[in-house]
Amino acid sequence: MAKAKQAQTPSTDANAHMTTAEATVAALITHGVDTIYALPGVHNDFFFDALFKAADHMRVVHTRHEQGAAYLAHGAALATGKPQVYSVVPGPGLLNSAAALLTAYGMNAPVLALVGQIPQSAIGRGLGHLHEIRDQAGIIARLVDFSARICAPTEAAELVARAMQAMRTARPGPAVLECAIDVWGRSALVPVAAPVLPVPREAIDKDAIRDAAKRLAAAKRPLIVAGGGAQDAAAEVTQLSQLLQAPVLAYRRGRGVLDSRDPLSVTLPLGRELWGEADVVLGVGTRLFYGYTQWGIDPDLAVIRIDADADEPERFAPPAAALIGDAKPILRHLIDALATEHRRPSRRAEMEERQAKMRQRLEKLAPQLAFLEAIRAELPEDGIFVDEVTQLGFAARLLLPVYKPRTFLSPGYQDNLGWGYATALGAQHARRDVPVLSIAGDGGFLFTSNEIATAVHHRIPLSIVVFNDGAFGNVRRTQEEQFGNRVIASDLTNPDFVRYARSFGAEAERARSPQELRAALKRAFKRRDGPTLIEVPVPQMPSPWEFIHMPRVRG
Ligand SMILES: Cc1ncc(C[n+]2csc(CCOP(=O)(O)OP(=O)(O)O)c2C)c(N)n1
Ligand SMILES: [Mg+2]
Repeated sequence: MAKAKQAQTPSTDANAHMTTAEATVAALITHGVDTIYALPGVHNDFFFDALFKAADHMRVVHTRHEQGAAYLAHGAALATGKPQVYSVVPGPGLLNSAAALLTAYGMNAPVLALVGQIPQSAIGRGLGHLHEIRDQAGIIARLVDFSARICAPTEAAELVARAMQAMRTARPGPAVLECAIDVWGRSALVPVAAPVLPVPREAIDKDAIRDAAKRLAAAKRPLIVAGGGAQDAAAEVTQLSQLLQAPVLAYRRGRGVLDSRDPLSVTLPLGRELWGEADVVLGVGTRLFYGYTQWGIDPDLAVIRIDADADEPERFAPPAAALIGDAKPILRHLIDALATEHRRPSRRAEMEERQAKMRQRLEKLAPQLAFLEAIRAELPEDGIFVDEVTQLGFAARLLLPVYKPRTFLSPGYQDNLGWGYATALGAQHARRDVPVLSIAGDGGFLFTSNEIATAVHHRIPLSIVVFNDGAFGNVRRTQEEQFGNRVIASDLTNPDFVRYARSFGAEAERARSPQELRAALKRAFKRRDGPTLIEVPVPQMPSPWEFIHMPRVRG
């Protein structure tokens, strides 16, 4: 547990009497936080009172369930790249938010949770206080890399600063600060100016850059793989791809780093073919999970890793070279080392032909494709698409053209059903300037559809398309195809989604074809003062899995 130094300064203009809650809110404001996604309760009453007093600088977006609060913060972090904050009560409040915290961890999203606690002196004694949970700090420490308890007003600003620093250091990710019910309201003389700690940056290893540049320059069939860690390095990845005429593979987290209109931009199935041919792979901010676990590796393939997390490159197998730090400056140095002498013949014709061939194979997913085309036709270039664990989502990862970074939000390796609506709501709240489109199946949507109430209350203009097949369709199709049609626990009884949404005060309509969906989306994106739901009844859709889980190509 981190301890801040006690303030020993006498009362001057630079100091003021503040409660722990007031000092925490002031520190958050110093760090540029202007919104707290939250669900209140007695443990955090002093904190909410401090938020009330800071209303000129801080908005509170209260949700209808703690998972909603956490997913909204997560979506806002993904859409902006900036730290976002949520607050919940201890015990059940924390656990209700835990799936979102887990997802933020898996996606390296800078989400700070402020979690209440039982009275300080009772922690660990098992007396049965309201919302008590055994070893809350221990549970939290398993979920995130940085956590601490604020135990006095004088600790608040420093712990906020340390949490903010930790969330942006090396591999970014979530952090948690706890505070006990009787500590939030305690006051003391504290410095008015809250500290902001610098984010330490890895020194760039020039020798390693030169070595990597040499390998890339000599590569005959280089392939770049972009992950979530490449989202802030789109210009550099694009330039390097041009220089090397190297295709850029992205699947979930790296979509939009290289514009899909570039014929060098590929998704999984063509990426796998290229992985099989490559002599050098450059992984940028990616775990290279599919390459290492499914497609195979052999001594003819040299892997170069760029990663903010120094432990990451070695996890599957030692790479030929590892460059540790932020992708953007590292790629800039690589480009500088390559640029002067490097020219390659264009691969445009070859890639266009291969893209067209792969596209023909992907026509197997024609029903999904038709809906994705309707979506792409209406969603502006900088509009944000929020993926779900549903048939349209799986197809979107392979087939939806994405033009810009941070415009395709996909849940990463957790692939947790139900994340979508609330995450999209946070993205739309943080980016009111662009339309955000959430998609979901009938199964996933009802996980957080209660947050339509939040969208209406806070006038968040999110659009959602619910593809309703009356089933946990993905599970059901597996049972039919691989388990002798023994269908169990995958059929669903649904509300009338249109009437359901309208009952909250949202706009809603039904679209029965891709053409009707397009027209409905046009109407939805024009509406900027509240949410819209579009229900699309669909039959069972063709399986995408042959394009996702594919056999080994080398090794
Ligand atoms: C948190 C979580 N629980 C369960 C699953 C397993 N799962 C994956 S897809 C799916 C069914 C999805 O149903 P729906 O949202 O209706 O989409 P559909 O496949 O019908 O398009 C389930 C239960 C999961 N991925 N995540
Ligand atoms: Mg379904």
